Amino acid sequence: MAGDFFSDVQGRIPFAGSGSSDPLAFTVYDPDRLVLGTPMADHLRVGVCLWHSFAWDGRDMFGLGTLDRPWLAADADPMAAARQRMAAAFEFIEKLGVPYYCFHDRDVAPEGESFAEFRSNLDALTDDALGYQERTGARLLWGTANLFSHPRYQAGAATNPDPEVFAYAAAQVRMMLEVTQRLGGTNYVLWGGREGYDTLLNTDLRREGAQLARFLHLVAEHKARIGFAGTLLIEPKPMEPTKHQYDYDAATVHGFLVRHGLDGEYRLNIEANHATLAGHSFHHEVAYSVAHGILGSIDANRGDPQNGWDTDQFPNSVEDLALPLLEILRGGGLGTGGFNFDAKLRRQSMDRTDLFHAHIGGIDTLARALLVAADMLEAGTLDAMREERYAGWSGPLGQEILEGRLSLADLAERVESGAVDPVRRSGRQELLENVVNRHIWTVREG
Ligand code: XLS
Ligand code: CA
Ligand code: CA
Repeated sequence: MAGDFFSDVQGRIPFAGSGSSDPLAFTVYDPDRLVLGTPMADHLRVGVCLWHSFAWDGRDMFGLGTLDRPWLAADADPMAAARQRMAAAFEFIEKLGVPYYCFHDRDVAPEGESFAEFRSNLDALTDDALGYQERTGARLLWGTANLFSHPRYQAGAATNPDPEVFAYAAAQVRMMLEVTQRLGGTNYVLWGGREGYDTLLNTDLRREGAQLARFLHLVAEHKARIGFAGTLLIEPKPMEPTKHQYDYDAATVHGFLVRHGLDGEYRLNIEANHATLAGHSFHHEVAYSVAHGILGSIDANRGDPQNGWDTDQFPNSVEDLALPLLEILRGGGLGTGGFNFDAKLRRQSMDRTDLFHAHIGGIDTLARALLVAADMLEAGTLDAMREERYAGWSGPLGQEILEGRLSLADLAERVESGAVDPVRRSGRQELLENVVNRHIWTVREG
């Protein structure tokens, strides 16, 4: 297997089974193993993100980079460095043996001195990426434009008070949507980088909402014009970098899309750490999206329960992932989406091999959660108990209400006559929690 950056790993990371103590092997993730009749790899559709894992050297607002990343050497020529970065990324993806990757335009291409130069850099690197895709079999899960790092976007992109910034963002999204199409990407993501506000004192909420809706219409129109076959996704996040982000959570984005006639054009990319920042569980955000038919893809990571920011850690809890996976299975799977590891190492995890440990652990955790979810779905206990809870709505009274055949006065009359006299029933939460735990404790790996 070609490559010079990850010499600790010579070939593809193997599946070694649950008894293995080899840190560079999967113990649960067996890509070909059938789960509910579908290979594990096709359920999870795992992706590696290029920003945290290949374009970041560990720097934070308090200090310099700590990670051993020779492809990020500061003194290199920008295009030569970009090529090294891409070589490192594809070597890693091939050795990890996952099917997908994701990137922002700026993760791969130097911006240069002008938009035209940025475009030509990105075109050249897209050619390179096509070659790597062919050689390694890796595919693009999604592309996206970075509309938040450059100072021009300090006050947002589509929601900027200056229409010239809106135009610049439009040019960037058009370019990156077309690059995503050229690479056969299965989705295109819009995360509202700085679409929000720092203070309401200088912000016109009504205007900014209208601008954002216009922008999203333009993107959907361009998608149709060029015949991009993938799915457009919006990624909700409640705060950071701005004090308040407009795409707060799944329900807020859903409402916005419906209000502006954009539902049907966009689905959601749900990130676990953004869910918890919004005061929800990841389970809630996935369940909301599945319930409304708008789940598109997942950014897999976790937050820190004691820290109130976007720590983007690799997921490591089967408990946290099993119920979201149950919702995904109930909803018929991820479609064009997948599980993209939008997660970063801690600054002290400086060795290149730590990238393997992080991804192997995250993928094994996902795989184990998938087995638990499939076991819950097959046993059917949770579904049956939920169904039974609503049984009255399948009876005559429930049906007449839902079909609009009873007025308020009709209902009052039934209550007054004594024909309707509700009896309370247990919600059985603790019993349900025990059912979930028993699946987690007993599901078998092999
Ligand atoms: C930031 C977001 C971002 C998107 C892509 O918090 O997670 O990385 O996934 O722009
Ligand atoms: Ca994300
Ligand atoms: Ca994040």
